[in-house]
Amino acid sequence: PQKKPLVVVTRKLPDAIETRMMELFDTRLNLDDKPMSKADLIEAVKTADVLVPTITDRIDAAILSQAGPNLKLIANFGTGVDHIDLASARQRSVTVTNTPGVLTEDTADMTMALILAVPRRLAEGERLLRSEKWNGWSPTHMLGHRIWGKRLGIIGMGRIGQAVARRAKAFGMSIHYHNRKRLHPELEAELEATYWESLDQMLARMDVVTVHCPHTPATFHLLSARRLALLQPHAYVINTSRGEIVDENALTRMLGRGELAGAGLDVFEHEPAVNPKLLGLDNVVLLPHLGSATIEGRMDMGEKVIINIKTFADGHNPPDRVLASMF
Ligand code: 8YV
Repeated sequence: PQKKPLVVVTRKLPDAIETRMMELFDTRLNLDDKPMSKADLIEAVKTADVLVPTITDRIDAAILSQAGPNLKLIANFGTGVDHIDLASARQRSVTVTNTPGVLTEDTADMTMALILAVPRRLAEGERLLRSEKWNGWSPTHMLGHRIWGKRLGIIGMGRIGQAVARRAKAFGMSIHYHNRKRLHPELEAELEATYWESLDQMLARMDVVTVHCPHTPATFHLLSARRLALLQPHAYVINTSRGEIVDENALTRMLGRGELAGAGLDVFEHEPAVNPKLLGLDNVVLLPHLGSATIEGRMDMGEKVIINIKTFADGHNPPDRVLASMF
């Protein structure tokens, strides 16, 4: 029989996934549920055949330069791979896989929750109640804005962007999008989405803007101070993708000055650190990167990781290759 691959998992995964991995592979688990230290990560890439990292592991060029000859696959637990140095992986002929598709609907749900929560002042209202300072109903108390009939600008119209479009359409919003590529006309018609070739022009016309592109060198600070300034003062910014895509300092400054109406953020530029000035603002809803945090989603992600490793170990192309350096 074939030797089982040595698989190092950097974080605690759902029990059922860990059990399956132990059965299928020679699996080393991280029982601590804390991110691995740099030294442990280096030890892992030196010895493992397969590394299963998450967003909290920085697999940069320095780490990969220490990789042993056995390391052939990085099977990421998650869709975004911006924490992995893909160029170094390619150089060393290390295949990288991710877990696309299975967290699309959960992330779109969380995005929709924020699109509703921020204009309707949900978190602010809850804070008032908990502070026991609510004096009762009044016709003019804590008025928000309706989202029905408003314009939603989606930046990045991939799987998650499209899932957000479907939801927002059902809530009566008009759908606008900017993407590197225009959608197929049939899909565009189905989503009733208006394409904007110019991101700048779209930003100037939207009531709510939501970010759904991957973080790459090309999208770092895509919503820069200059672009944020194109938004109208009544506009809201939602981000469930990656903090680095929005200039967090500029956004915080503008929110504080009332140059934007509010923001719903599930991701931050320097996670887990959050700009302390954001914490002092009432017109923001802040979440600790919960976009895909469902039990079902984590199980599906684990299944995908297992299939990717198993296919690879059996000598075939794993289904979710981010780069196909080996083939
Ligand atoms: C994951 C995410 O929780 O998949 C992604 O890209 O941002 C999150 O949904 C995280 O990346 C797991 O590594």
